[in-house]
Amino acid sequence: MSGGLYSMEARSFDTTLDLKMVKPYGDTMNDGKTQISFTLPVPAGEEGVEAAKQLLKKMGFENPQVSYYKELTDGFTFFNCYGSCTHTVDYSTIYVPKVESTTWSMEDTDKYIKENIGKKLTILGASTGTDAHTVGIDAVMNMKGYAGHYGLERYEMFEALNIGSQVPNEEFVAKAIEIGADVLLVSQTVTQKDVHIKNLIELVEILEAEGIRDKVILICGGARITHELAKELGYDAGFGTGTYADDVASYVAQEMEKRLRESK
Ligand code: B12
Repeated sequence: MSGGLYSMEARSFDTTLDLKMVKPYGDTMNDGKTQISFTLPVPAGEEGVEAAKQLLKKMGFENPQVSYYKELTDGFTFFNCYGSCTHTVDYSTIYVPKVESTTWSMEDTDKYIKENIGKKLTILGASTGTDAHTVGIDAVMNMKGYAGHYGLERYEMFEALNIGSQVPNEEFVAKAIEIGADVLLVSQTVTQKDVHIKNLIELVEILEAEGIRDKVILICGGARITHELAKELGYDAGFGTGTYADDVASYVAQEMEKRLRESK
């Protein structure tokens, strides 16, 4: 009995899904059900709840509900809300530029570098500018690795050096020149007031002034970094949330091989 009901639901599920008009899903396809939370600079109370609901309507949510609210501090209230989204997006036309490389295991990447590049690659990494977040760059570079993926320091064919956080761009470039880095890894986590953009652009400018921009593979990463943004700012590649060392290592190996091949 319940199997029959389920298959009826499954059929209507299939027929009402239109990838040209995708919206959030709660328990019935296209119901638009969405959970959203935010803080308003108003005291907790009925007026605050009404303000949150009015705002949700303006955002395009029908039947707004405030399921939870709590004053965080005097005059600031956190709201947890539900509503039905009235907007849709055309998923079928979406194009997201991505790093064009195939992710290999550490062993395969090491083997590929040995056979196709024939020397160890020197990698320099840091969180630059005012950025004190070290966990992301550590996850990619650290010997012990992250979530079961060994970091770049573990690779036989990489000499990887992570010089920490809050490294000024000038110091980073000076170190890159000193050790003859082939690859530069820059981590940027804080994006408030676009500080990452300014800092990332400044690094490119210094590399250009030193005449070494074209001699290195320049990569940036961080939770709000996309490949598209990285390219716009003059980087070769950008990696965001969910990146493992394997992704970066494979890209570096394939990009370096491509450059060597094209320079012949
Ligand atoms: C831990 C943390 C801190 C710690 C950092 C300690 C340390 N040693 O790193 C401390 C307490 C110091 C801190 C301070 C601050 N923080 Co903080 N912090 C965080 C927190 C909770 C986790 C970040 C983290 O470690 N993520 C885990 C790693 C593994 O993920 P990841 O960084 O995204 O890295 C992955 C990818 O992005 C990528 N990646 C990252 N870097 C690179 C580099 C390369 C080359 C590549 C290829 C890939 C790559 O690979 C990684 C692995 O998959 C986040 C909130 C959150 N939950 O994310 C806030 C957060 C990042 N911090 C934030 C803020 C605002 C700050 C402060 C400004 C707060 C303040 N007012 O003082 C200061 C800034 C200090 C400074 N000068 O930089 C904001 C940033 C908002 C923004 N968009 O700018 C966040 C998002 C919190 C929030 N919601 O407001 N923070």
